[in-house]
Amino acid sequence: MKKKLIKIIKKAGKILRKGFYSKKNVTFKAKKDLVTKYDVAVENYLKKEFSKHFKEFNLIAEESDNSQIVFGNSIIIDPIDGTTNFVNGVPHTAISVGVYKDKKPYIGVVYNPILDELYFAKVGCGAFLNGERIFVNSEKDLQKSLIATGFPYSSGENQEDLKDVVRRIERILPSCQDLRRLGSASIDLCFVARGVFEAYYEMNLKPWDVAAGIIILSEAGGKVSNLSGNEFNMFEDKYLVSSNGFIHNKLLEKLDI
Ligand code: LIP
Repeated sequence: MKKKLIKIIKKAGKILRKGFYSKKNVTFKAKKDLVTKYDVAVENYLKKEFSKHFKEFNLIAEESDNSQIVFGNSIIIDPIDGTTNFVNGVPHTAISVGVYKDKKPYIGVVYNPILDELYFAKVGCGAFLNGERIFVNSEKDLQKSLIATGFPYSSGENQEDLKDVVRRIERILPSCQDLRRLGSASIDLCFVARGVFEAYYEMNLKPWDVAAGIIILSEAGGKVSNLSGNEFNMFEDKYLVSSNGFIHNKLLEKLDI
């Protein structure tokens, strides 16, 4: 499956790349939630190829109606994670594909075609960036940690979510090296996996934002949980907290408001 999957995703990357350097017509799904014809084109291509080659899986995808699809043997697709970056020409944007067998993580692929960075992990076999093994870093001091986060689209109209983000930043920012908001959850998770960030947390993420990245991070030695420190459920949990493992508990303490 690995070879075929990567071949298809790399081909889809050409569509994303072409769009990145072209003029884009933007449609708004919500006040802050964008979509372009390239999101749809990448998704349609991936769905066509996956359904041809991986018949035993159903497909859950960001721009599709998933209401009739039961999560089980599933491929979870974000055709362009970091759409706002894509639209504005910020090169942190990726195709994210998470493969699950019987609801269990199996393979994760995150591909940034602008930087030509392909992250791959298969459960039990480690995580890789362009074929080279990657690992989380070993920083144990929260104060020396570079932490990524994100701001939910809901912050445009939901005061509670906005306040929640600000209150947690007030606690974390003085206690770490600095904060980053890179704008692509899948790449944020991969940046923890390769040791660039010590941690990454965000609220209101969707399964397609994280389905691949959590597999890659876990295989690189990292930890992913919800706010209580329990196993993260991508369909149910409001918050995702991820880290190199070493600073996880300290981060959870700070995030507890
Ligand atoms: C986005 C994320 C981003 C996050 C947004 C959104 P999209 O995905 O990757 O980091 O802050 O809430 O989920 O919409 O570009 O695929």
